[in-house]
Amino acid sequence: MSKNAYFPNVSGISYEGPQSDNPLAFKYYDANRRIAGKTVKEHLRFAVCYWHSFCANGSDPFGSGTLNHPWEAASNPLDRAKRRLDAAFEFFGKLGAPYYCFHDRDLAPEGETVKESEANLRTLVSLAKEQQKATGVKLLWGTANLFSHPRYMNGAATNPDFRVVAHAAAQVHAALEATVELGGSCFVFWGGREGYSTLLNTDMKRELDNFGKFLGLARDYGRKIGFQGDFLIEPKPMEPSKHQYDFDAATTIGFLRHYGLDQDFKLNIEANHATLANHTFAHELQTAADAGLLGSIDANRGDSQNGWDTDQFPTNIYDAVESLLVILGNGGFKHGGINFDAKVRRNSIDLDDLFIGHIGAMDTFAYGLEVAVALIESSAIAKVRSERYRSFAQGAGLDFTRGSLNLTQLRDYAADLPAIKAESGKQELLENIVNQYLFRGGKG
Ligand code: XUL
Ligand code: CO
Repeated sequence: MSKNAYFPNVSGISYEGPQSDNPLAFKYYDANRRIAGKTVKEHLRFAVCYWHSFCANGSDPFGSGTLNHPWEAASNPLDRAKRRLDAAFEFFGKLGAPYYCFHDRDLAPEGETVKESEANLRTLVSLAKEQQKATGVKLLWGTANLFSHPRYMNGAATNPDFRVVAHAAAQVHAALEATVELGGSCFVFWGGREGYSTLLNTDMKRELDNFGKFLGLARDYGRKIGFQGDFLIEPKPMEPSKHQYDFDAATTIGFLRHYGLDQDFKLNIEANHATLANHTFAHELQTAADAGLLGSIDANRGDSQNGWDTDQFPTNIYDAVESLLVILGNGGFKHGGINFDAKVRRNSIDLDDLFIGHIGAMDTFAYGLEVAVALIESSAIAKVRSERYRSFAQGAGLDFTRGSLNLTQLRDYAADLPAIKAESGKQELLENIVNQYLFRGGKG
């Protein structure tokens, strides 16, 4: 298949700078620019997601597909999968995306039997491996789709029927092999059906125990076949299940620790899942980071006026800065990166809309990176924050921090204190500092 078959009108996206009016050029993402010891590309580790970009057709609960992608024009599912792969790698190359992410069923169609599905996946994996070699594009993470097929309507690893649990295991087994074969950095579990609708039919404790056991078996098999990256859980509070077991970062961290999985598993935090849980993206990232479990992110955004997962491309500069402050404060990505779990709107039907969506998102994070680095290097925020906690850095406060004061000693300390003079939290000042760096484009 020609390298120019599906996007003939786009030759390649390059950096043209903020003054460019070319919609098919980066205004801020300058991949090889060095900042804070690394290139922008190395900091951000952008990944294109296969499902929204090459499998989704724009259908919604009220209407059928609108997108009519040229790579879908084949009646045999395996041929279609091969055309998708060609389209995907043509797109990755032209966009200059260093990574991609997939579910097993995005890459290859499900067969009639487990063995047929495994064979389909192996066929596509060997083609993807050739494409990776030819283009230099790498796999950020693989995952198994354990939510679309009707067999998973009552859950996958948490299904009340053991036969379905075993089927899910077979899928994870094959998806792990595919991820290892393609040199994937991470392996994700998003538990779309791992939850319940009513307690009246649900033994929650058994389901959670089974989930913990299942993930432990996946870890053991992954390590056995040489997977050295991070296993990741992607929290989401609802949709499609009413109560999802991986509700948010804090819930998932408790689960991982309870089942002894926190040495191998980390979190993949998605922006729109955070907002559905009534948190900010930054809150979820900080919760994961503080637990030593921040692995990767699914970057997108929701719509503030409705309460479902709209998976829009991220364009909000404030969110990008806030999230990068946490990510950089945590030392940046190791195995993870920024996966755009985002799709163009169903009425964005031109093929170049897919490029435009990614360009905007990549520019947003590239700009956010400049601002976040400048804020960190200036210590403008860190100074105000550490000043707020200075009483723990000396004297009795330091003793308390070290755990050497008991409750009575705290009482005695308080009893001798003069009246406490309250201090300002300085929120407006801090918000203005963030804006000030935004106005300057991050350049201190
Ligand atoms: C669903 C979602 C998934 C995961 C991978 O909301 O985010 O696409 O990222 O299964
Ligand atoms: Co996601």
